[in-house]
Amino acid sequence: MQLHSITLRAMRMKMKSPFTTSFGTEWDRHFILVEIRDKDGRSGWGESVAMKEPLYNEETVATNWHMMKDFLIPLLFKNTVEHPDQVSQLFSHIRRNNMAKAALEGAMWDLFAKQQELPLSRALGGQRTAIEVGISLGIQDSVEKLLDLVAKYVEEGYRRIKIKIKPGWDVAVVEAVRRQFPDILLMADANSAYTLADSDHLARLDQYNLMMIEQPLSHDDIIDHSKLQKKLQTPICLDESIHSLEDARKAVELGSCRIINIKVGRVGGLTESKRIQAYCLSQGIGVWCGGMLEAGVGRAHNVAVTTLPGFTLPGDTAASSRYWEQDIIEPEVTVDKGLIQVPSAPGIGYCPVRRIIDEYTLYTETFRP
Ligand code: OSB
Ligand code: MG
Repeated sequence: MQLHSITLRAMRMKMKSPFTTSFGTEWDRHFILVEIRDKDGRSGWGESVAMKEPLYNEETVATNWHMMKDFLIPLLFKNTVEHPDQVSQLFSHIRRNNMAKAALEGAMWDLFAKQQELPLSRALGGQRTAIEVGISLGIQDSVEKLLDLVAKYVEEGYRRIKIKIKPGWDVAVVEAVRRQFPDILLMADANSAYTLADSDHLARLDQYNLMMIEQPLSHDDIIDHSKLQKKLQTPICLDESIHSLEDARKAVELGSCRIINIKVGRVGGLTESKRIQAYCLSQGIGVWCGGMLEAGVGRAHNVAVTTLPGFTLPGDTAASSRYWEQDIIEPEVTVDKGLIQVPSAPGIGYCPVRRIIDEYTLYTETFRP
């Protein structure tokens, strides 16, 4: 793949409504958009999901910019890549910084698929023509407000409802949602808000028939999660703790989870995501695609990866309109009866719109070999 240039854009997009988790509230989404051009004028697009502040993980928009500019982009220019599967190998001696790596790797995958005139889903080996999706609902000011939101999205057809929990907003909230919606697929995500000392409290959630409880304990733990899983009937799903296939293998071997949330950014890219889903499929571990409040480019990558066979559970990739007045792609991602139709155009299959992108761009820099 002959590269002509790489452009980074620092973006800010106002969210329709703030999103609150146990670690904080997002009002605006800050992220980096990556555009890699080849010599024939094609563009591959990637989106870094690192946030402005290091609250979900240690990466930020500024650290990602630094990693890409000073280490990762020079590696892409100095080496020839025949296939995007080689990119993660090329980056492997750089420790972590997975979201920075994934943003560049994702743009290389999009570019490759466009060069091959294949939809990204097919270039990855995915077969599905539609994917099932759920939605993630942040912590609200009141239970009534949450119940209204659940009703709205159940009505819209979302196949699974995830609610965020934290100490003080957990058992009673789950109980209220379950009472009003006895039959929906329901789960809770704690974003690491508890410790093993809360085991008995968390076990009270077993009575509400949750599909899973996501990342109840520390962001870097798999040991205590294996102890907690033994005390819970509800499957544990790991999010923050899993950064690679190796992490997934260790967590599965320890019995720390029965389900894994794959976020392409957190595991360093699409190639590593493919490997994790294949491993989980072989082990009977459920997998779904998580979200990081992505704009259209990241959303498109999530749609493509979810077509792989290991993604057996509905993910968090909601419609563009869930967060954005106006997304940066055309057409926008839409959800009908809880399904997203997988695009068949080459690459990510949605077209980034430069006029709209420019409106949200704070600053930009272009690099050439
Ligand atoms: O833990 O899955 C998470 C958003 C930001 C950071 C972490 C998480 C989330 C979500 C939202 O749950 C998923 C989405 O709608 O993109
Ligand atoms: Mg999560």
